[in-house]
Parts: sequence; structure tokens; C-alpha cells
Amino acid sequence: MKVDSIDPIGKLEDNNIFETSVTQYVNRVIEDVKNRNKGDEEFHQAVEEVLHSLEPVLVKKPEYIKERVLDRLVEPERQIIFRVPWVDDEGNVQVNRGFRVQFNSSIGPYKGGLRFHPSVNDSIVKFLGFEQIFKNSLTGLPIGGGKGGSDFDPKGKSDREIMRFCQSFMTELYRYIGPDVDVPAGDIGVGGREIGYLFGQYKRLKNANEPGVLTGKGLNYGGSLVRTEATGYGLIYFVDEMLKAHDYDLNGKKIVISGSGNVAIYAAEKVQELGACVIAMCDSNGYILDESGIDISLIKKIKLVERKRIKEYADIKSNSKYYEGQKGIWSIKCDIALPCATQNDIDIESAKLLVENKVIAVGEGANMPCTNEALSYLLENGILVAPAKAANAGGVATSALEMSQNSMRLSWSFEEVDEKLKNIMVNIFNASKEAAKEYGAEGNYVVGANIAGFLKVADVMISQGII
Ligand code: NDP
Ligand code: 2IT
Repeated sequence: MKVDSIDPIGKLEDNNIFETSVTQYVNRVIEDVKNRNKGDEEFHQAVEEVLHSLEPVLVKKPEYIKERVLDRLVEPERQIIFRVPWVDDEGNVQVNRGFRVQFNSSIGPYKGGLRFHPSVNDSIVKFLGFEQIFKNSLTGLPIGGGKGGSDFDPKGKSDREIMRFCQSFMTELYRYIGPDVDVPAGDIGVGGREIGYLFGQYKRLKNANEPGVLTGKGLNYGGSLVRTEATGYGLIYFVDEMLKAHDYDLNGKKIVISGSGNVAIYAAEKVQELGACVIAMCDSNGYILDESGIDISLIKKIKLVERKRIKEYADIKSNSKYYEGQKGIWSIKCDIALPCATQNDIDIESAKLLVENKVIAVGEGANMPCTNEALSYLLENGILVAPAKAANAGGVATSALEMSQNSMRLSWSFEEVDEKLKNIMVNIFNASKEAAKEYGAEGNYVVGANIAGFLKVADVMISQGII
């Protein structure tokens, strides 16, 4: 049946036919996305995962089809691609590509991180921007969805090279962002140092000190306490809540975490604080196994301060072992797996290993760390999954709290922000739980988070008219 011929009210009587039509509508939108964004595999993957889970909502609320909400949702409001020329320490001219996708501004200014990694392209930025719409909606705070970055590789670059790159990147980006327009932050390869250089250049170009234009800033120029820790801490607050709802707790659990960057480190810190034991972590070269519990302060020193490889850990700690290659980390027997590195880290083979090893839960700290096939397999096998959009929303939620503090020109204490973060994560868990239950997928927080995030954006899109 053609979507145009759907009579939402008439068809509700004949539920079967209507459901077929909903499926056809969703499939048609997915086909359009594939045709319009050829080869953008990660973007297709993110869209397919979300749209299929929304089918029960469309059956109940056909007005979303009539208003073509999905068609509008999958098309970014604006995409900016730009040249980023810079000069390296040897005096050579280097050229990178910069991106910003301003996906959806229904509920607030575009908000989302910047990723600096050689793998960044149009597809990566769009998948991240698309995910961000639902994540930001789930936080309950007034932020729309956006994402950006560059194929620049920060590894091995000097401080001055990083600075010159950031200055060139902002020299183009500054005209498209602003505290009420679009507010970037960090992501892979972008932390406090990069935000400082980006902010300095924005301020210089605008001749205005507008702290609300970027989040993740240093504490002495408008940054918020807890923002550094927020994504990792938030992930653990969410996982803890999910475990409790199923009569488990973190005490004594063995944890495997992929990654050893911002999200991984603070997830590890919080989960150890709550009585669990992190036995393995990795970087893109390999993983370390330390059955006695990883020394997080040493990981911080190696990865955040010295910017070295995780291998160093095993050189210092004689009771630990280093394994070349990162993928093997998912073969380690554990109770809880926390992928906190990058997308598609857990594929179907890794998911099978996790099920075989009787893992209780998977908590997605990274964005889209499981392939769609892996995700389905985990859920079918009764593994509790804390989905990225919900579970890693603590970072952007605290960014929104940073924006609030900037607007008020004051700073909240660590305890105050941490308490707000905790409440937000509990609220996100409850919203995901309730939505899953209401739409017939009790215990499936992947579906629940998609639906809860979608409903708010969709209703606002309708109330703001066809724009
Ligand atoms: P960082 O740059 O601080 O750390 C990234 C970590 O992941 C590093 O250990 C890195 O290893 C590893 N990694 C990156 N790419 C790969 C790869 N292709 N293969 C294997 N390992 C890889 O980034 P973040 O911790 O900030 O981000 C991690 C994830 O969390 C991302 O998916 C990001 O989108 C997501 N996220 C981040 C938020 C934030 O606030 N920062 C908020 C919400 C989600 P190496 O050192 O070798 O590069
Ligand atoms: O993926 C994410 O949510 C982030 N990288 C954080 C975005 C933000 O604006 O704090």
C-alpha cells in the first residue's frame, strides 16, 4: 500500500492492514535514506535501528505518518563541510576536512560533540548527529541534535600543531555556531585542551566572551564541575539502576571496559567506587588484563597525562598482561561489558562470546558500539542492554547544565551537579522502562529509549509546523 493512501483513522479498525502499512512506510523512509546518502553505512545502520523500533508508536499514533515526521527527522536541517588548512611543525601545509551537521533544533540549540579522528567522514558525523537528537531529548533539557568533527589525527601531534589545527577549524566553524544556535563539545580526540584552543579562537574572532558557545571548558573560564567525569559516571548510574530493576547489583561484579579515554576512565572509576572490579581495558592497539583490578589512577597518568599507549600499564604492573589487538577483549569472562571506545566494537562474533560467557549486562558508553545484529542477538539471549542514547547521555546532560550555569554566570558545586546528573540518569532509565512497557517490549531498554526520545521530538516537530 502506498503511504499516501493510508487513512490513519479508517485503518485503525483493521489493525493488520494498518501494521503492514506502517512497516511499508518505515521501509520506504529507510530506502530514501539509503538512496540519498549512498554508501553512508553507519548512518544507514543508525536510522534502521531507530526507525524499526518506532513501528508500534506509528501504529498507535498515525498522525506522525500524516505529518511525515520520519521523513523530516532523517534529513538534517543543515550540513556544513569545510576545508581546514594548517601548518605543521616542519612548516608543511596540511589540509583536513571539517564537518558540522545541524540535525534537529526542535527542542533547543543544536548540541553535540566534535570528533577528531582519521575515520571521520560524512557518514560518521550523520550517524552521530542522528543519535544525538534522541539522546538529547531523553535528557529532559532544552537541547537539539548536532555533531561535527574532522578527519584530523591528533595522535603524535605536538601541542602547537593541535593549537594551530583548532584555530583553523574554528576560523571557519565560528560563523555557524553560538550560545543560542549550536553548541559543540568534545568527543573522540577532543578534550579539555582542544576545547580551550577552540574557545580562544572563537572569542578572538567574535570579540565577545560567550562561554555558552562551547561546553567542556576549563573550570576557570566557564566550565562545569563534573563535566569531565559525566559520561562515564552517568553510564554507571544508569547501569546500576538497570541492574537494581532486575534484582542485581554491582557489588563484586567483574567488568570489562573497551577504550581508555574520557568515557572509559570515568566509568571505571565510578564502577570501582560502587564495589565492582574492572579487570580489562584497551586502546586501539591492544588490551590489558589485570585480574586483581585495574589501577585507574595509573591508566589516567598513562592515557590522559602522558598520552602514551595502554601497553605501558603492563610494563609497570607485573601481575597484569598486555595482548596485542583490541578485539580479543570480548573473549574475557566477565559479568558486565562496557564498550566505551567507538562504533561497531561489538559485532556478532563478540556478542556470541559475551552470551557464551554468561554476561549479565552490556552498558553502551560509546555511541553505537554494537552492530544491529549484535544488539538483536544480545537482547534475544536475555542480556540486559543499556543503550547508548540513554546510557551515555550524562555527558551531554551535564553540558546542558554547563550552559545553564553560563547563562546565570555562576557555578554549582561538584555535589550539586553530580546530584543533578544522578537524577537525570534515573529519570532516563525510568522513561525508557515505561516506554518499553507501554509499547509491548518490557525490559527492552533499546526500544524504550528510542521511543521515549522520539515522542518528545516528534510532538514538538508537529507543534512547530512543517519547517
Ligand atoms: P577519547 O578520545 O577520550 O577516547 C577514545 C578511546 O577509544 C581511546 O582509548 C581510543 O584508543 C579508543 N578508540 C578510539 N577509536 C578506536 C578504534 N577505532 N578502535 C579501537 N579503539 C578506539 O574519546 P571518548 O572517551 O570521549 O569517547 C569514547 C566514546 O564515547 C565515543 O564513541 C564517543 O562518541 C562516546 N561518547 C563520548 C562522550 C563524551 O562526553 N566524551 C559523551 C557520549 C558518548 P586510542 O587511544 O588508541 O585512540
Ligand atoms: O556523544 C555525545 O553525547 C558527546 N560527545 C557529548 C556531547 C556534548 O555536547 O556534551
